[in-house]
Amino acid sequence: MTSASVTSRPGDLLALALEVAREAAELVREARAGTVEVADTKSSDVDVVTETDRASEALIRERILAARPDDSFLGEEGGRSIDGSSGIRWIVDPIDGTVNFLYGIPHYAVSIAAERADDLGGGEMIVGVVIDVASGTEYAATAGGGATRDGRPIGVRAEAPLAERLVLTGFSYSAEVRGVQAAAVARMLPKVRDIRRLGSCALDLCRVAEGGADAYVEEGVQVWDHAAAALVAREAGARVELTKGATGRDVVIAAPSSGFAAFRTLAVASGFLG
Ligand code: 2AM
Ligand code: CA
Repeated sequence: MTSASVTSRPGDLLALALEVAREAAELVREARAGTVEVADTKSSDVDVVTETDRASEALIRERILAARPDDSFLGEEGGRSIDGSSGIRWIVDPIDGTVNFLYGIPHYAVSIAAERADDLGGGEMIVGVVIDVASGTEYAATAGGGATRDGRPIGVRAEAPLAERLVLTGFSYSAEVRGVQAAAVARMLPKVRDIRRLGSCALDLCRVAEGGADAYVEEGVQVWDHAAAALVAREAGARVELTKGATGRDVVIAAPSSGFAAFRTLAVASGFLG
């Protein structure tokens, strides 16, 4: 049972997510001012984790579960899910863009989403907060409540011809997958304005949300990378699809709703999708 004083209103969850994300972003910002070293590797030698990833996640988990002890929690560095009984699950990336963080490239984020369980065993994302740590920019959304940047509403770009679209993408930590992705990029590049590889799935989706890019496609991303930012993008007028990529891993495709179908067709023809 959830304690009587704990509600699951999206506005309350958003306020908590923002407060905790700000605290984590501050921790990450301060850590970057010192020395940053690799603490461990995960799926491959270039899939790294730093002590700051772990410290940021520990802070977020502690704060959220202290406020809402009956909730569930899934974090990138946590290894396993903590199962609660309230029907609310937090999905957290303590640093999205860890390689940028390691190298001091100022493009990484803290991402916190809240999902509400439905009767069918699935869930609906109801709150998303992404903070760009270096700039301090705050992206937020609630389901049906719109998306904001620093508290002001944001929206996607108008549909452009494919040849004039700026596309964001990213590459896997697996060398084998990167080969497939490189071939897909080579096929797409002559058909669009240009391609950018910025290094953070969450910030790429927020960029589509605020009209700072026309589309995003990337295979190999995980639920904590896109949970919060996909809600921000959807609430800003994007369509975001999660499907299987060319090597069988999850792929995210996002674009303003009006031009989504044309971009998806190009992504398939280029070899991004399975
Ligand atoms: P991370 O920084 O938290 O690891 C980079 O292309 C983007 O993809 C980042 O958002 C990165 O998240 C994410 N990503 C997650 N898993 C990945 C994987 N196995 N290979 C490559 N990128 C991954
Ligand atoms: Ca991540």
